[in-house]
Amino acid sequence: MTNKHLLALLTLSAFAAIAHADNDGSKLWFVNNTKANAKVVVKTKATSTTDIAVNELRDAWHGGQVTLERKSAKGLTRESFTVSQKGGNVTITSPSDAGLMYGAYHLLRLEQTLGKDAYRDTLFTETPEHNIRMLNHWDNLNGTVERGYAGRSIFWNKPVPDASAVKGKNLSTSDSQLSTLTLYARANASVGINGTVLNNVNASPKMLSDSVLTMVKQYADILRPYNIKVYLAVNFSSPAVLDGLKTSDPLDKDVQKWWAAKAKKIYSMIPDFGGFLVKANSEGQPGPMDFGRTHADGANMLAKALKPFGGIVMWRAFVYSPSDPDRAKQAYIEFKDLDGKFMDNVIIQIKNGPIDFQPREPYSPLFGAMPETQEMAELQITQEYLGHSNHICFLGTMWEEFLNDIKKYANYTNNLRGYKYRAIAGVANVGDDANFCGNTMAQSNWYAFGRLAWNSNLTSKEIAREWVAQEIGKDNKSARTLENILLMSRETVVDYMMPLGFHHIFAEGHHYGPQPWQNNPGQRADWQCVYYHRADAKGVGFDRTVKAGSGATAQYPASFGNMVENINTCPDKYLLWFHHADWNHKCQTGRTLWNEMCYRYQNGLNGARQMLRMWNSTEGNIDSRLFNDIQEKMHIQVRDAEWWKDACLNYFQTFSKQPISDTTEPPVHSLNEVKKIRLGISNYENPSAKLLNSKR
Ligand code: GCW
Repeated sequence: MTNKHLLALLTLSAFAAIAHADNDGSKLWFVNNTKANAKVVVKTKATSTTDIAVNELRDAWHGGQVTLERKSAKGLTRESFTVSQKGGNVTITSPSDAGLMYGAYHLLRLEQTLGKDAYRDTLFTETPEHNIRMLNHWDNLNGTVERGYAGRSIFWNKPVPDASAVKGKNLSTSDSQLSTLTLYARANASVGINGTVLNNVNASPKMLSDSVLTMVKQYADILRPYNIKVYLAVNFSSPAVLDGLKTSDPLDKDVQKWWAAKAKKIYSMIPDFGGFLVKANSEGQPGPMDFGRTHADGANMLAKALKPFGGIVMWRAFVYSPSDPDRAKQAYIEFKDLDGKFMDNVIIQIKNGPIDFQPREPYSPLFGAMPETQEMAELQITQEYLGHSNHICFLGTMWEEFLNDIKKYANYTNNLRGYKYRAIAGVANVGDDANFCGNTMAQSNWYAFGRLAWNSNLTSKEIAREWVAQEIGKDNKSARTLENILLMSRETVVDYMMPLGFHHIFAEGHHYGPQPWQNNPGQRADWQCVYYHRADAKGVGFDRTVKAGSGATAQYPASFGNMVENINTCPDKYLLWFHHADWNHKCQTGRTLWNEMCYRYQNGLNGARQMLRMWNSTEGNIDSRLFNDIQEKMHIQVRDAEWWKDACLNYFQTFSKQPISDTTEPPVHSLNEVKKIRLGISNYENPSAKLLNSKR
C-alpha cells in the first residue's frame, strides 16, 4: 500500500482533484496543492529544514516573492515566526529554521483557506502555545497497532534485524517506507507537530535493544529535518528483562547505572532524542510500586538519567488500582500527594477525562490539582471508543470543549505559562493504509490535534473550515456542507452511543459496539459495563456526589464540583456521570429522564442519517473516489447508530419499564437479537464487515 505514498509524493501538486476519481486519501491535506513556481530567497545559510520550506513554497505558493530569514526578536520563542508583506512580496522571519518552515506551511495554509491575496498588508507573529506537540503511537514491534484502525505500523512493519546484522551501520529503508515516513513527517510539520513516540506505552523491553535503537536512529534522521524529535515508550522492567539485572527497583544503584548508561548510549546515536514516555503500574505494566516505591521515585530515576542530555520523562497518570470503589477517583488519589516531588524534567501525562477516552467525559480533576508539578494532556486521536475508522467523528469539537473547561476551571493557561515544558500529546490514528487514517475524514482529527496543540484558542469551526478548504477547496459549493457534517458529527456520535453522561457501556475488548448488559462474574468490577451505569428499578447513573455517592465531585475546584454535585445545576450532558437519576427525573429540556434517553438515541440516529444525506448532496462536487469511500462508511455509521439505539433502549427499558416515547422509532431489533451480535475483533480488522455477516 505504501507505494501509494510514493506516487502521492511524485504527483503532489500536479493538479486539483475535483471531479476526478483519484482522491484515495494518500495525499493527506495536500491534495489541492496546485503547481506554482514561486520565487523563494533564503537570506541565511540553507539547511535541510530551510530546503523543505523553499521547496514547498516554490511548488505551491502563487503569490509574490518570499524571503526567508533567520532573525531573533524580543518575545519570540525558537519556533515563532513572523510574516510581513511589502509591495506584494512576503518575508518570513524566525529565530530558527524550524520556525521558517512553520511560516512557510502557514503561508500555504492561508493561500488555500483564504486565497493567495490573504497575506496582503499583513504583519503577524505566530508563537506556539505548547513547546512540545507530540503524537503517541501505540505501535508494537510486531507491526500491529493497539487501538489502530488504519492498517499496520508505519515504523515496525518489517522484522527488526538482529544485532549482528546491524553493527551500527545505517539500515536501508525501502523507497516506499521512506516515502510514507516523509509524507508523515511533512503532515506533522505542516501543523506544527514536533515530537513523536514511536511505540506503544505497553512497551516491549526490546525497544531499548541495540538493534531496535539502530532503527530508531534511522527514523530520527528522517524526521529531524521536519523538526520532529523522536521519543520512546519504555518498559520499567527493562533492566531485569533485557539485561538480566536482579531487579528494576529504581532505588537500586545498579538499576540507576543501567538507565544512565542506556541514556548515554541513546544520545550517542541520537543527540536530539526527546525522552521517555512511561506507563507504570497500570493495566499489568511493571512500575516502581512493584518494589514498594512511588511514581515519583520511578519517574525521577529516569529523569536523572536523561537530564544531562536535556531529555524529559512523560509519566502517565492513567492508573486505576482499586484504592477507592470509584475508578474515576483513583488517579487523583494516587498522584495528588506526590505534587512537588517530581524533578523538573518530568511531566505528568493525564488523559482528558478521569476514566478513559469516552465519547464524553468531564475533564480529569488532576488538571490543576498539582500546582508544583508539570502536567500535560493526552488526547486520543484514534477512535477507540468512537466507531474506529468506520464512523465519521470530528474531534475538534470534543477537544475544544475539554480545553475550554480546563481553562475555565483548572487554571490551565496560567499553569502552562509557568512550565518549562508546555506539552500536549495525541494518541495517533496513523497506520500504513494508503490514506494513513482508515478513512480520509479521520485525517481531519490528526490535523485538528496539531492545530490545537499550536494554538488552543482556535475554534473547532475554524479548524474544520481550514481542513475542508485544503481537502476539497475553499470555493467548492459543498465546502460548507462538509464543514457542517464535521461540526455536528461528535455530538451525533455521543447521542447514539452514550448521551446524558453514560460511559463505558461498550462491548468488552474491542470497544466498538454496545454491551450495557456486560457483567462477567469473577472479574474486576470496573471492567463491567453494569458498574458504570448502575441501572435499577429506580433509575440509572453513577452517583458521584459527596452527599450520597462516591464523592468524586469533591476532587474538583468548587466552581465545577458544586455545579455538578447538585442535580439541578449539573448539565444534562454529565447527568448520569455524576448522579443516579430517577427514571422520571426532569431533565433540563423538560423531558423525563427516560423520555430524554429515547429522544437522544433517536436524535443520534437522525443525525447519522442527516450526515449521510448531506454527504449525498455533495455528489458531483467532489472527487468521486472520496465521495464513494465516505458514503460507504456513513452507511455503516447509520446502521451502527441504529444498533446502538436498539441495544441501549431495549436494555434500559427492562429497568425503566416505560414505553418507548412517541417521538422515537420503535426498535427494529429485539434485545435478544442485539445480544447475539458478537464481534471477535482484533485491532485492525473491520468490525462492521463482521457485523454485516452476522446479523444485517
Ligand atoms: O484505553 C485503554 C485502552 C488500552 C490502552 C490503555 C492506555 C495502550 O483500551 O488499549 O493501552 O487505555 O491508555 O494505556
